Amino acid sequence: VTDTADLAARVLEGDRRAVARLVTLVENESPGATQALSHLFPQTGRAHIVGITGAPGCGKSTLVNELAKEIRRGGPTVGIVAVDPSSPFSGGALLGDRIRMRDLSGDEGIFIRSMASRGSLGGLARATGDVVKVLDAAGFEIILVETVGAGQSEVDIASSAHTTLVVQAPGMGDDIQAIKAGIMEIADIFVVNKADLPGAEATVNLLQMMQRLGRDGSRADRGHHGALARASDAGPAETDWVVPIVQTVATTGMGISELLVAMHDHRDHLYHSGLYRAREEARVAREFELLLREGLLRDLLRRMPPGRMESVLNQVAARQIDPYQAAQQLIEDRCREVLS
Ligand SMILES: Nc1nc2c(ncn2[C@@H]2O[C@H](COP(=O)(O)OP(=O)(O)OP(=O)(O)O)[C@@H](O)[C@H]2O)c(=O)[nH]1
Ligand SMILES: [Mg+2]
Repeated sequence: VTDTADLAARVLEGDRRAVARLVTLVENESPGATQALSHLFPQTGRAHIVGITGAPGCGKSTLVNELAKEIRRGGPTVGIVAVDPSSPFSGGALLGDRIRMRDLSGDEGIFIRSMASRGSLGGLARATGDVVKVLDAAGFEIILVETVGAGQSEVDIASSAHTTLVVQAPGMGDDIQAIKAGIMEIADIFVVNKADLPGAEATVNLLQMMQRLGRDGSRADRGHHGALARASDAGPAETDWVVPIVQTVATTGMGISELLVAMHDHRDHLYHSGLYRAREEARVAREFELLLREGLLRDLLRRMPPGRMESVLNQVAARQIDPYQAAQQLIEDRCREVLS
C-alpha cells in the first residue's frame, strides 16, 4: 500500500519512470492502480484534453506528431495516448506509429503511450481515461488522445475530451462516414488533412454544407449520455462556437500552427462560456456511472450462488424465461439478500 502511495507521489513530481510504471499497472488492471489513482485524483483536472479521431489512415498519428512538436516549440508539455481498437492490422499500425513518433523521443516534455487493445471497447475507454488522469496528474499540460473512428470509440473519446478534432481526408469516402458516425455532433474542430491531395476542397465544401444543414456545428448532446450525466443539463447551453474547418498537410506541417490556434481558441471559449465546467461535470458523472455499473455487476456476480447464472442462461436460451424478467429476478434476489 505504501508502495502505491510512493508511486503516486513520484508521479506527482513528474517522474517519468513512475508515470510509465503506473500506466502499465493501469493497463493491466492491477489492484494497485486504483489505489494510486485515488491518490492522484485531487491533482487532476488541469490538462487540456484533446481527442483526435477519424477514419483509419486519414493521418491522425502524423498530425499528432506535428502538433506535439508545434506545442513544444511554444513551451507546454505534451502527453500522447494512442488508442488502437482491436484490429488484426494493429501490429503494423503500432509499429508505424512508433517510427513516425520517433522524432519526438528524447524530449522530456513529451510522454507517448500506445494502448494495447485487449478486452472490450468499454474497458479500453476506461483504461484510456485512467491513463489520461495519470498524465494529467504528472503535469502534462496538453494531452492528445488518438482514436480510430471505429464504432463507439469516438463517442467515448468525445465525452472524455475537452476538445475533439475530427479528421477527414479527401477521397476516402469520409463524406459517408461523417454522416453515418454522427461525427458532426462530436466535432469541435474539423481537420481536413492531406490538403495536398485532390478532393480536399470538395471535402471542405461538403463539411460546410453539412454545417449549414445542421444549423450550427455545435454539439449540445455531447457527453450527456447516461442517467447521472443529466445532472449537468442545467449547465450553460451550448453556445456560439462555430466549428472551424482547418486544412492541414501533416506530412509537411502545413496548417499545424493554425490548428493549434484553433485548439487554444476552443479552450478559451470553453472557459469563458462556462462550458469547461459543464463538460468536466458531465465527464465525471459519466465516469462515475460506469464505475457504479461495473461495481454493482461485479458484486452481483460474486455473490450469486454457484450454478445460478448457468441455470438462468439455460432457461433464457430455451425460451423458458425472457431475459428481461431473468435479469430483474437476479437483481431482486440480490436486493432481498441485502435486506434480510
Ligand atoms: N499526402 C499526404 N499524406 C499524408 C498526410 N498525412 C499523413 N499522410 C500519410 O497517410 C498515411 C497514414 O498516416 P497515419 O498518420 O498513420 O494515419 P492514421 O490516421 O494515424 O492511421 P491509423 O492510426 O492506422 O488509423 C501515412 O502514409 C502518412 O504519411 C498528408 O497530409 N498528406
Ligand atoms: Mg495512427
